[in-house]
Amino acid sequence: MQDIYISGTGVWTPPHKISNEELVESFNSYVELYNVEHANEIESGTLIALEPSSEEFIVKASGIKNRYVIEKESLLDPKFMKPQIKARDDDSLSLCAEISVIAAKQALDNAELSPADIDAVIVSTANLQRAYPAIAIEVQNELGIEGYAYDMMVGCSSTTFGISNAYSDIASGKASKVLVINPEITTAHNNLKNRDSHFIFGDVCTAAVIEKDSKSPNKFKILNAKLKTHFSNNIRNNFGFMNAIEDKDYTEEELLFVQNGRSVFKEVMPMVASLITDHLEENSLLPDEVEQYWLHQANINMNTYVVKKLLGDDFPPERAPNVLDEYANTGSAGSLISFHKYNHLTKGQKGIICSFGAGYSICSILVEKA
Ligand code: CO8
Repeated sequence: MQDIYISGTGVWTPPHKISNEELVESFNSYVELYNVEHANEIESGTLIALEPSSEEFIVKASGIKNRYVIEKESLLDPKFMKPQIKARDDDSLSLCAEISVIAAKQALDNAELSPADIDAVIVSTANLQRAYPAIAIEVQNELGIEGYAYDMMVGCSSTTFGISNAYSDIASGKASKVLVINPEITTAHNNLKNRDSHFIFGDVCTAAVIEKDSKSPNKFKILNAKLKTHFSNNIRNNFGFMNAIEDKDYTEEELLFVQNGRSVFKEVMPMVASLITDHLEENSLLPDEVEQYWLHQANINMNTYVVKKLLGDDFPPERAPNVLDEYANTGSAGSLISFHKYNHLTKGQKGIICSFGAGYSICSILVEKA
């Protein structure tokens, strides 16, 4: 079996940053406007008044302090509450392809490769901008890459499942060097009027080069991966091309992200802890023999729960680095941002990149610094 590596990674960070303070101020202004506008119904008991959000709750419940976004002004406007971008004509590069190209170029530089070296592109994300033509083929065209390209979606595990697909494509001989790219424009499908989840998401794009015969000084050998899925409606997005033919008039909010966060927490955490434990056992490794855990970034309490189970109560934070305070939940990209930014492995040391969430879907990838 030939060695296959993650040989370079890249992260495109959007230009606009929003603090909890700014987001909560905007949300609370929206709540005030709504309650004034519906004062009569609230007074007569036919409508429940909306409650304000709080910075203290957000930090305590999630660990999130900031997020980066593609557009800030409309998103924070209490009369609008969603990002707004200029529509592009079909001959212009789509936004998802544009940010994918930037992240991909960073990953290629990091791997000391050029687009001409690549023979496949996978764009893997929790939400795609359109059904077809594939964003991956648009990126392939923009970068002048020969070979093939395809899109895929696996909710929160899109990034890790994409890397796993790239690994399989190389192992089976279909490709030798694959770009995996994850444009996550999460603010376009989050409901910013929903108190329970208005603070959760941020935008980003990550990319990784997966290749055999790598000469990159930044390479990590992929030892193997363990994947699991289990159907659940607790994280759901009903947007799709069938909406138009269903005998129902959806509100805008009904076609955005919804979750039962408490149930997700309770159900997914034991699944993640046991999947990683099984993965380590299959590799004859003790949890402490893995130097770093780059986990999915949805909630700091989730990550603390998993790492405490593995490393005990007093684990050094740098062994499971969080980027939630800066980036918030970036769909499937969080574990790769953490891997890219906070990686201190030395030659021979091992690490786990692990995603979990919508689907449910979980993927643990075991790597070793080469
Ligand atoms: N401000 C103040 N108080 C609040 C707020 C708020 N904004 N929101 C809720 N509260 C109140 C509630 O009303 C409740 O009050 P009471 O106790 O009086 O009833 C109290 O705070 C506690 O509420 P919760 O029980 O909801 O709070 P939790 O402590 O459970 O925290 C979380 C809520 C943060 C949502 C937590 O449950 C969580 O993070 N769960 C896991 C969620 C998760 O992992 N989801 C997966 C996300 S999906 C993903 O990662 C990628 C999906 C694909 C991308 C989609 C892109 C859009």
